[in-house]
Amino acid sequence: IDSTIPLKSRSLWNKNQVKKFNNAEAFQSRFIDHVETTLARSLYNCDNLAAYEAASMSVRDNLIIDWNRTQQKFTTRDPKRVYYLSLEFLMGRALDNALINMNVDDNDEVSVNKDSDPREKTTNSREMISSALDELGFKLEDVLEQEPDAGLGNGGLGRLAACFVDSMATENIPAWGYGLRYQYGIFAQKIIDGYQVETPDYWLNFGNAWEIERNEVQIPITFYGYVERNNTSKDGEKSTLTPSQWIGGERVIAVAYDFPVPGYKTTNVNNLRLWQARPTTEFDFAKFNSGDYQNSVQQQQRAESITACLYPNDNFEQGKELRLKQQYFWCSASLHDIVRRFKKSKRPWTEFPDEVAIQLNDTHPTLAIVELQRILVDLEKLDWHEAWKIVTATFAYTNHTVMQEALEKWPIGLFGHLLPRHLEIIYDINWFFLQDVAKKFPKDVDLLSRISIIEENDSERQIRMAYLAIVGSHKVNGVAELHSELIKKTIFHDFVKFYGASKFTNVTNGITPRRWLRQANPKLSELISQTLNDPNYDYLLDMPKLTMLNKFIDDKTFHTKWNDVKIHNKLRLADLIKKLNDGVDIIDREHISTTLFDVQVKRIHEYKRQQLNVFGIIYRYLAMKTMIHNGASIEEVAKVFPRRVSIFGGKSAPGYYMAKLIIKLINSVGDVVNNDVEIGDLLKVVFIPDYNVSKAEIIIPASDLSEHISTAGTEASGTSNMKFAMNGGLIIGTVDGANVEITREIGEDNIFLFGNLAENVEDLRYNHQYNPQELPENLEKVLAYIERGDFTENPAEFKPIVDAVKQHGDYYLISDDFDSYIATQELVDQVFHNEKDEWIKKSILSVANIGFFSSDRCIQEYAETIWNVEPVEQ
Ligand code: Z15
Repeated sequence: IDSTIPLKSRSLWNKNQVKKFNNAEAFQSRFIDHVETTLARSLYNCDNLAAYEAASMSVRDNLIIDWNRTQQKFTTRDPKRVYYLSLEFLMGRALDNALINMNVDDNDEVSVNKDSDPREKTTNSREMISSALDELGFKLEDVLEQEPDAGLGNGGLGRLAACFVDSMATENIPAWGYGLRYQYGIFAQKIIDGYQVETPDYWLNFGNAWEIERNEVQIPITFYGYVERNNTSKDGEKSTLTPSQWIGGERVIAVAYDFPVPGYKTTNVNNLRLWQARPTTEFDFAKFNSGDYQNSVQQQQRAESITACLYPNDNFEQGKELRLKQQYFWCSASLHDIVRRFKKSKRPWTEFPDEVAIQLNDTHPTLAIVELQRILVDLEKLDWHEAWKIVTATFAYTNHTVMQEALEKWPIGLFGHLLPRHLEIIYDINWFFLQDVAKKFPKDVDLLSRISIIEENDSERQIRMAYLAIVGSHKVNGVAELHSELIKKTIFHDFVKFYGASKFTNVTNGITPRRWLRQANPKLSELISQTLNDPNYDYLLDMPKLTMLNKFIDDKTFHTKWNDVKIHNKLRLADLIKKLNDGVDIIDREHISTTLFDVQVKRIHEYKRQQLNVFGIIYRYLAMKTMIHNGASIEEVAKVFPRRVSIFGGKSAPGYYMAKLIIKLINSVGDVVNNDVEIGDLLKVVFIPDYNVSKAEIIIPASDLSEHISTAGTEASGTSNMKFAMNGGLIIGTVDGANVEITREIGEDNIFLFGNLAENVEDLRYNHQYNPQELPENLEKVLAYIERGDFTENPAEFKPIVDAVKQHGDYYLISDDFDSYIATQELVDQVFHNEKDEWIKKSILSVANIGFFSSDRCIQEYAETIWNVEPVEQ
């Protein structure tokens, strides 16, 4: 934008500068403004939805003022910036979070008085807005309920990105997120007759108050076409030759949509920039001259399909062309945006990595590496090697999985058709890389094919995106200690050999305590605030402070308060479950405090082993029935198998047959167990449909126990384990992912670990293949019962789940971990029902020692050890 206001006009601008509302009255006036003008409504037709929209736009106005100041400050001070590239941002709702993070203070001196530290001030905007809305005739809770989730992600990876932008803003790091503005987020899950049915999530149906459409930021993106060759020879001299030219085919426009990201107790507001595809307004003579006007317009319209839909797979790559198109569209738009901003500084290219750090969230944005190399070599005419030095100093790559089916590989045919010039560049990157490898290990002939970015052993050659990401980055990190060690020993072993171990590092994941404690659990966060004598909730910025709760570990009145909060949250969840069950209660409210809430909510995946949980439930049910048939009274049964509700939630990828069958099994077991009068209310099984961020905020604080029971070595980190522990829930889990570090922090007496270790998994699997399997007796009984078909009209229905264990090698080691799981569940019952004080102590100790898992700590580690950036002081 090159318009500058003449000096003589500027005082007029300054005099009329927009001000933030800073008290209830000013908010109310802003609110009514929006109702009457922006929404063109009045007090006669303002419903909760309109109130939500007006409240959001009013709060957004405040955020934008701080956003503008923040961005202007970044422009003048020109610090090194971080760009977090993620194909998913699972943000959830924005309004409540904005109220918690928003800075209002009665003098609003923050902008003028640089000496005033916003962190010292009371920010109670949530309460202020609540009473302001009350006076206007609305209840804040009902207004907040109107907001649809921004579900632009699948699960852990997308929610991690959302926690990271919150922490980067809070830590005053000059950082932007870059992603896609999908018009359809993750599908809404309906459960019909026990089966998952997917329905589209058109989350923009009522507009979106939280975004600013930037029609002035439009970037043309090219696909297909061909490369105009130069006669380069692959002899290392190529770098001195003139670069190739990509003559593109299809063109679309990327339009920017900006989402303000407010930090907590700071006026810093960062930006999340999401791109949307639009048709070009360029006149395409070839298309329109054919005389078929209607058809040509329709063809243009198809541009929009690029950003229409989020791919609903978690930990699985399908290899579809449209997905690759999304990736390039997003990487190219983001890179051009970043480069344009850098160019304004007029610095030499060699300083690019001093100004820019780009973090790749998984391999999805790996094309950004290739695109920057293309920009530097083809467009800016830099020498290949000079360019490559800049590129590798700029990028860093986070790996989130070791599972083969989740690792991205693109067939070169498909890739070269869509991005012919990028394929050449990848070949060249690989060429120079393999030369270096050969130089270092001249005798190891196998190494070259093993380490090559191009996989040759399949019928079609494939690009290994993880390898490309490693070669193009200066740091590679895993997301929990165990996982980071594992990738060095397994999938990236050869790269450690070549680069040395220092390129590979660990940054253990974290979660934002603003959303996952303050927002999700107002009662617990208030109790902590009172107990720590911290009325302004400063501990949310310094979570290790929670260790001060240790002082109250034996305080009986504190125990009571702690337990009361949990009961309150369990009742809140019981309400939600009732609402989702057409108003019929499943949970016995009378006994809620003596009913153990056992929760497993996460994507449905065989490696996460929801089936192990269900088998455990069936075992329990059968054992209860046996007791009853042997003449035991319900009281006697209750002594062995006390009250428990097993709560599940989670989506399956639409094409994942086994995961969908597991959902059906859970629901079928629920139908039988919940309606069996013989066992009374001692056991219930609930599947909560459409698990998402806003449901998580209700479910997580209500759990007594949560299940993180993946096969050892398969869950890279897990982040809900941290959320449950932060809300005083205990964990039953395997020695996997971040469970290991959670155990170290909170103490091994305060977590229920079971099962085999990652180091034994390979041998166990090998044994399954070559020794016909002896299943543990209890598991045998469970599987036989499932096969009998009591859970379904169709006895063969669940056979694939049984066969996976009995016939197909039990890849996820259900049989190896089953007895240990059952025994540990018995221990859980014992402590919860007979040693409640001990249970509460464990719960308090979990919260007291969970500080390490704040995403603020995590972001500080990235900033110091990978990005080399510093906070910009306010
Ligand atoms: C995803 O959600 C995760 C990894 C992936 O490779 C993909 Cl494609 C999606 C998850 C991990 O499964 C989980 O263990 C981890 O906590 C999370 O990423 C964030 O790192």
